[in-house]
Amino acid sequence: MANPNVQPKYNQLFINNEFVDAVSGKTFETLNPANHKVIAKVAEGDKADIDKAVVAAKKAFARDSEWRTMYPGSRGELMLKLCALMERDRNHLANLESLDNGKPYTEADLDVTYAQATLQYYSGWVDKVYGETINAGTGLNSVTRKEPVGVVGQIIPWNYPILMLAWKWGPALAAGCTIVMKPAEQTPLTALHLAALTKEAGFPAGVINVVPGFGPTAGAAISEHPEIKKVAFTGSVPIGRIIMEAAAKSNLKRVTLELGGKSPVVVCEDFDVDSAVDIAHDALFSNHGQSCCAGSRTYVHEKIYDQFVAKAAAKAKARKVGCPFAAETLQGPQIDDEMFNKVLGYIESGKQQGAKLECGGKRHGDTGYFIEPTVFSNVQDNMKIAQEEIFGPVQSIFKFTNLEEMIERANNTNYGLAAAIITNDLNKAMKFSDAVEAGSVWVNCYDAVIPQAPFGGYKQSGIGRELGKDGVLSYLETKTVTMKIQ
Ligand code: TXE
Repeated sequence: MANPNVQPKYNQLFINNEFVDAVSGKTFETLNPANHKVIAKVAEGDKADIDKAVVAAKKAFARDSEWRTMYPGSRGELMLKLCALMERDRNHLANLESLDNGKPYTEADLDVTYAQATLQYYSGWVDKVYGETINAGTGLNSVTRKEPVGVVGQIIPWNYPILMLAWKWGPALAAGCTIVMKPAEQTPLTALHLAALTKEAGFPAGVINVVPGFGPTAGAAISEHPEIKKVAFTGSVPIGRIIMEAAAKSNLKRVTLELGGKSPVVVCEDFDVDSAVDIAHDALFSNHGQSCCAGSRTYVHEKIYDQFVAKAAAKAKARKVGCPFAAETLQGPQIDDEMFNKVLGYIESGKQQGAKLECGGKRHGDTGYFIEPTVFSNVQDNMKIAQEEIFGPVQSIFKFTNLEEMIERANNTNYGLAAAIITNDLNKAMKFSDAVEAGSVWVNCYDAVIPQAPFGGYKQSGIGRELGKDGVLSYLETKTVTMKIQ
């Protein structure tokens, strides 16, 4: 049940299975984006605390440690126990997520479900990663072994705090790694609650450490740390570059990056227009547009363009914006003042560069970071709103004439996270799926992300894949052992 008066139980760093203050004694405030009020003061970790967390994680990863010598199935059981505790605390977790992030309670509740599904999926991988046997026919017999990379650093954003945590913890735990995680400074609360649940589930001390703090301090300490063997990051392209550079300059730690996007949704003339409007609407507006794979370029065939635009604007106008805890709310506030101003700035640039404002276009109310669902038509490929990631509730609708031209335009971006085509024509769907440069392609649906299938970006949308088998492989090293037959 939705409860706006939920109170966080934990506000300290979680290191070696204990809640502790930061070495510096510093704290920072986490705010409710719906009303700017302080929810809690949270211990602010920086380099000294990351160092402490790495010591704990290294000890937990020692060759003879409880974690390393544990029967693999028991690791899976711990993960399932964590899922069960999440179920027990579902209501608290969903309310806390909604309060700290601003997303509707119902969506936060769904995020708990998806996070559980991810952990449950990876609990099955613990004993299913095998090496190979290679016989070169020279009297040499080689076998490969898959081994955990070691202590891993994980830096996550604020748009899906619980879910991004599960995407990172699931494969790392399945692989047998130990973890130092930094949640986003805007949304540290649910990660701390989940940390407490790992202790209750029985994870050995040091396997999971959670250190809230800021990017340039705590985050940088992770990417620069000489004892961290891999860093997994979700966030912006500029910070992705900084992390990769730090990894290269420190110890060449392995890097996986899940960055931004400017994903095209191509609506063909053969599809039911109302259904297409619904798919494209959800593709962009879900999570207030704050999604790395948001369908932020809606391309509509010229034959149905006017009809589509009118229906898309009507749907956006009807989208209920307001208190995240109200049952009818579909859209809460943007995460903070920085993102709020950034999105309003993009809306202004759309107006100035000649896109046609169909609805929305300004702040909603006068408290909290709420923005009206906004639709622009007549958007041209060279406009700023067509090229840059807005990360807000702003749908840009373009016109296209034929699929060949459309594919060129879809690919004309530095990003390549996702793409969708909406059509009843199998040939068009296959042609587009073949040619589009994106890590995920959806046909007649959007955001259909499942734990079993890999997710990640082409081009500057990222490096490596999360979820599925690829996700767990990215936390493993391959060792070749070669034996000579005497
Ligand atoms: O991201 P940052 P921000 C995109 C989106 C958004 C933009 C900025 O376009 O408008 O990024 O958002 C940590 N070393 N996405 O500012 O800064 C930071 O503390 C190490 C896409 O929130 O990249 C947080 O934990 N870490 C996206 C995380 O990086 C650093 C999700 C993300 O913050 C760091 C969010 C540093 N020097 C934003 N600086 C997606 N792919 O889903 C910051 N961090």
